[in-house]
Amino acid sequence: MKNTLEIINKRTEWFREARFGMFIHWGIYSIPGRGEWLRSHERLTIEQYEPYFKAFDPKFYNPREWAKQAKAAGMKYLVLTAKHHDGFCLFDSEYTDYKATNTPAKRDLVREFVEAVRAEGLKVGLYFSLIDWHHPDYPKYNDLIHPMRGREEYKEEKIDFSNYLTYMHKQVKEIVTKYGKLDILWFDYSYENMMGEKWQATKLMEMVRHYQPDVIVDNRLETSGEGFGSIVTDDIKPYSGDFVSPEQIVPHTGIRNAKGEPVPWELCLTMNNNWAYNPTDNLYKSPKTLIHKLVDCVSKNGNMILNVGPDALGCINNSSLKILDAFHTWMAKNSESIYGCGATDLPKPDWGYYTKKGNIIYAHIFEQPIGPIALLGLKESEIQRMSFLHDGSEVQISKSWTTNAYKGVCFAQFGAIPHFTYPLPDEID
Ligand code: JFZ
Repeated sequence: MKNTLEIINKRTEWFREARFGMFIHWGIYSIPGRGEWLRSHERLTIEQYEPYFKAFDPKFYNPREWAKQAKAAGMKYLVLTAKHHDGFCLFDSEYTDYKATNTPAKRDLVREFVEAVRAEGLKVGLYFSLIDWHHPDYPKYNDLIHPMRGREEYKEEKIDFSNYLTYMHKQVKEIVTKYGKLDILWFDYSYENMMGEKWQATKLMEMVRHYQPDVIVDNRLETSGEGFGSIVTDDIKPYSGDFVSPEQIVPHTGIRNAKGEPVPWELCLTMNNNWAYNPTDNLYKSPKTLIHKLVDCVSKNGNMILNVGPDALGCINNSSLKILDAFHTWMAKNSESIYGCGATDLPKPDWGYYTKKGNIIYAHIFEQPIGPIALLGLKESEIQRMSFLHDGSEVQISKSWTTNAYKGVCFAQFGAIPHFTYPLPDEID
C-alpha cells in the first residue's frame, strides 16, 4: 500500500482548508469529572469504575447542539471519542458489552453524533483508543500506564495479545463500516514498544483504506503526541497517518519533512487543563490566547482542534461556551484570514503573525501599534492595497521611515497620522 506526501496532501485538501475543528472528550469518566485518565491515575479496578457505567444517563445529550455550537465558533469538523483508553464504547459494538447501549443511555451515541454533525454540514471524525484498559488481553503488570500496572496478581497472568488485536481490528472495522463516510479517524496512541506493527498497523490501515479511502488519519498508530513519525521522512509507512498531532504545543517553525516540504499537522489543545469534564479545573486559557494560537497554527500551515469536555449529562459548560462565543465574534469578521490560509515566506513580525491565501497577505496585529508597523519582507511595489479586514477601511502605506534598522522597509501607517484613532480589530479579552 503506497503512501506518499503527494497522496497525503491530496487527501487532506479539505482538512488544510478547514483549519479549525472541535475535539470532544466524553464518556463514563465524565461522571466522576476527574479527567479521562482517572482509572489509571487512581489505579481503579474495573469494579471500582463500574458505578459510572451503571449510572451513565446523559439526558441532555444533543449532538446537534454541539455541532451548532462548533459551527457558530467557525469550526469545520468535529471529532468525538468513540472509545477512550478505558475501553468504554459510545458506539454499539458487537464485540463487547462495555458500551453505551448497555448503560441507562440505552442507545448508540456515536450514530446520533455522526448524523447530527453531517446534518449541520460539517465534517465528522471519530477518536479511537488503541489502548484498552478494559480488555482482558491488554498487557497489565508491565504496562507503563495500565491501571493495574505493577499489581502482583497480574504478574504471572497469561494474556493473548493477538486476541486483543483481533478485537481492536474488528472494532475499527465497525467504526469504518457502520457509520457512513468518516472524514477523520483519530487513533490514540503509541508508546514504548506499543507502536506500529505491534498494533498490526499495516494490516489495520489496509482495512481502513479499503472501506474509507478518503478518511484522514492521525499519526498515532506510529507515535504519540510528541513524535512526528515516518510522515516526515522519505520512508513513509502505510500507517504514517496523514497529519502530525502535536499536543498542547505549537511547533515553532511548523512541520516539514527532510526535503523541507510542509507536512500537514494539527495542534490539539484543551481549553482548561483537562480533556474530559473536570468541574474543579477552572484554569481556562483566555479567548485571546486561544484565538492567537489558531492564528499561530495557520501562520505555520497547521490546523487547530480545540477540545471541549461535556459534562455527564451531555452539556458543554458555560466557561467553554464563553470561549466558543469569543471565537464566533472573532471569526465572524476574520475567518477569511484562517480558512484556506497558510504560511508566508516572510519573517515573523514582532507585532503578530502573517497568514496568506493566494496573493493576499493577512497581517494579524496582536499588539497595539505605538506608531507605524514594519512590514518586514514586503516591498512597497508588491503591495496593491491595504485595508482592515473587520471594516474594509484603507490602511496607508508609508516608506518614509528610513532609520538605519528599517532602511528599505515599508510600513503600515497607524498612529503616526494625527487625529487618528486606532481602528484595532475588535479586542477580545
Ligand atoms: C492522549 C490521551 O491519553 C489523552 O487522554 C487525550 O485523549 C489526548 C488527546 O491524547 O494524550 C497523550 C498521549 C501521549 C502523550 C501525552 C498525552 N505523550 O506521549 O506525551
